[in-house]
Amino acid sequence: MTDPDNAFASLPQTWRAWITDNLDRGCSPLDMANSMARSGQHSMAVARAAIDAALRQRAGASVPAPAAASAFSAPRAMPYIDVSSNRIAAPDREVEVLFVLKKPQVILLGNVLSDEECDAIIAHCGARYTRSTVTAEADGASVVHEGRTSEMAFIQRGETEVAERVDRRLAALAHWSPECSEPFQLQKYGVTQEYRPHYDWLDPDSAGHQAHLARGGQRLATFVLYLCDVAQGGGTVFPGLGLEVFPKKGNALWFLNTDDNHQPDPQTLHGGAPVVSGTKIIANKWLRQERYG
Ligand SMILES: O=C(O)CCC(=O)C(=O)O
Repeated sequence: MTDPDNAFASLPQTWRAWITDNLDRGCSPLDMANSMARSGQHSMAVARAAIDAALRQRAGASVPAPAAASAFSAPRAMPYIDVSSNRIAAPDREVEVLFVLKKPQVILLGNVLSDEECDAIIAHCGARYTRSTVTAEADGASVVHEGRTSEMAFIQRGETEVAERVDRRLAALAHWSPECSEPFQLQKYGVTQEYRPHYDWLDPDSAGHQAHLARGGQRLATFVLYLCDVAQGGGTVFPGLGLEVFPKKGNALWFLNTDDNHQPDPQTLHGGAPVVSGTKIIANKWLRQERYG
């Protein structure tokens, strides 16, 4: 077990310097602990204890560790879906809870959109699709990638009543302000098109993700809205969980991308399997820590 008072002093000099440097630069203790754990050299418990000890040392605190406040003690606010009943009364619609996976949290909801709403959103985007992109790790640019072969289109806030209505519904379901979310991003997949497994969270250790993190913080949760049925293929797959969810018009898939401390959850690896027959159209909605844009 880690001795909290010694946790910083007992680290190798390189790690002590790393912690000191990052605290000097005003980095978040949570992001730092996460990076230390992901280096594979420290457990999360050791990383947190060492950062807490360094913070106490800086404050010149003479109180022993158990009495001192920890930078990690309070879980942070998270969006959540209340699945205590099999049906959820959203303000303007009754939504069904179809399945719940507890950890990582993945929830499939039925009847989130009407057929008319799905059709109206698809019609609104008409022919405005362009080849999908991903965020480059190195510089954050939007780049075409062989792992994402679909086409995409965006619906900006305030652009159309139907999207605003659905946005308000999702915000109510998730107990999260609609302002703390990205605009709808539609993805259209023809036969063979796919999005290979990836994470939705932004990587605090990636230079290219910094500008995106600065605009609204981490992506805490994802809604994937299925806007049409697909004849064959096109499931949303979670390879590490052995889970595949098939598109059904009006359903919405929800998953949390982080833990309660807003740290990326590596169990959330997921992708869009190739469409075998038909066309798949989804709308993504990402919930951020803070006001977006
Ligand atoms: O196509 C899907 O089912 C998942 C899409 C996805 O993961 C994404 O666009 O980030």
